[in-house]
Amino acid sequence: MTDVMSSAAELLGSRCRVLVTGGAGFIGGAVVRRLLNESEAIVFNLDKMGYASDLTSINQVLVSLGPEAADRHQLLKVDLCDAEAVAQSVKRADPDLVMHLAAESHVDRSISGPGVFIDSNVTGTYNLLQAVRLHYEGLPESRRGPFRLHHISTDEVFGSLGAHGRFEETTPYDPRSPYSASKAASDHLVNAWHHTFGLPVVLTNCSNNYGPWQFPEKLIPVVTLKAAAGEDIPLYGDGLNVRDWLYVEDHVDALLLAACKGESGRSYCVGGHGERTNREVVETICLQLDELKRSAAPHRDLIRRVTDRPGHDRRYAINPARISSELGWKPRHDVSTGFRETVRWYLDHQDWCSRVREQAHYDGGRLGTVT
Ligand code: NAD
Ligand code: TDX
Repeated sequence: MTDVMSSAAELLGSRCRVLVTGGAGFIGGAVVRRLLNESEAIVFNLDKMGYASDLTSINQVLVSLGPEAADRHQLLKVDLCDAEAVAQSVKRADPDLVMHLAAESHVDRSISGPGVFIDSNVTGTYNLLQAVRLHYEGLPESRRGPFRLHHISTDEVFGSLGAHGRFEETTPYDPRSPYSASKAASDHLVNAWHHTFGLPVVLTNCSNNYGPWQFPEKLIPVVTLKAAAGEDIPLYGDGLNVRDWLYVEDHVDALLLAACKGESGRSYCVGGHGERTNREVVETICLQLDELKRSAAPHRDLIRRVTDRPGHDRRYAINPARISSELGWKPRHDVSTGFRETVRWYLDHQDWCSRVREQAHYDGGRLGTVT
């Protein structure tokens, strides 16, 4: 069993060139920071620098590591939809490991405009697979053994649970939003490239992540920022939908373990027993804000039930038994302390939130309703 606290350097072993796609996003950024902080690897960060991208956190790490680390982060500003540019990037990175996180990731946006989800998540993954396959076939024997393409996916591919049960690796796929359907398609492509062309791949399907540096369109930053500003807090439908929350750094632990120690062709479900209804999450954040930021009335008075998300999945929950028993993963943060730290972080970084929202031309308004 692998020690969950192993550093990135120990896990990477001989792999010294890592291609991370989507490294300017929320989870990819946490992966890049971990690789920079905990190893000597050169990190090639392929990202189209879309609306949710920002390099502030990576630049902070590079400054703290000093000038000799500057060359260890190489941004490749490339759209995965551009097959030729993807091929060139893979050639330039010459990777020992590929961690594929780049995707359009917001369910509400996939309802308002599904096309870009098909382009980025399906065609983009196809372009990456073709380029990586060529790269892998040209590798010398000594680099082939440890090589992996790690595809980072979501629990949403499994659909929607009732009151009981949890998703696991054998759960049939049943995606129900344009986002989850595009992610499911990409999972199938990755498995097909493994079985048909012998590409060594690992897949992970994780539950909802939370933590610092998430683009403020998802539930936790939206609620925190709106409540702090004294604005109405939108709770979709009856607020009883359940999500299984995991702190982003715990996800990064799981990703590095799966990428470096996972068995080729195998998938791992990742989740930290963090099930909460949306109403519980929103009320918890409001209580924390009552302590951190004085206001005339309790913040929960701002909660408003709004029209439900079309096709809103009722419940997600993960059984992480495989990654726990085979790779020794376990989460290091529990939801109550993780939420508290995260709420404080967004309160302390409201300037960053305003800046990235402005750059993205996003005013914090409701997305993903069907008229
Ligand atoms: P994010 O939206 O914060 O970041 C995604 C990054 O991918 C962005 O920087 C974006 O510019 C880039 N990207 C998108 N399309 C691209 C393209 N065509 N070419 C190049 N770059 C492109 O997303 P995130 O929350 O960090 O999610 C990362 C990955 O993890 C996604 O694959 C997502 O499906 C998966 N995931 C997310 C969660 C979650 O709770 N956020 C949970 C499980 C799995
Ligand atoms: O304002 C809101 N009010 C609200 O009630 C928002 C933004 C969301 N919600 C609800 C919808 C969901 O039930 O909160 C829940 C969480 O919503 P999101 O933060 O949009 O996440 P979700 O749709 O569950 O998807 C997330 O987890 C799985 C990520 O965005 C995906 O990328 C990941 O794959």
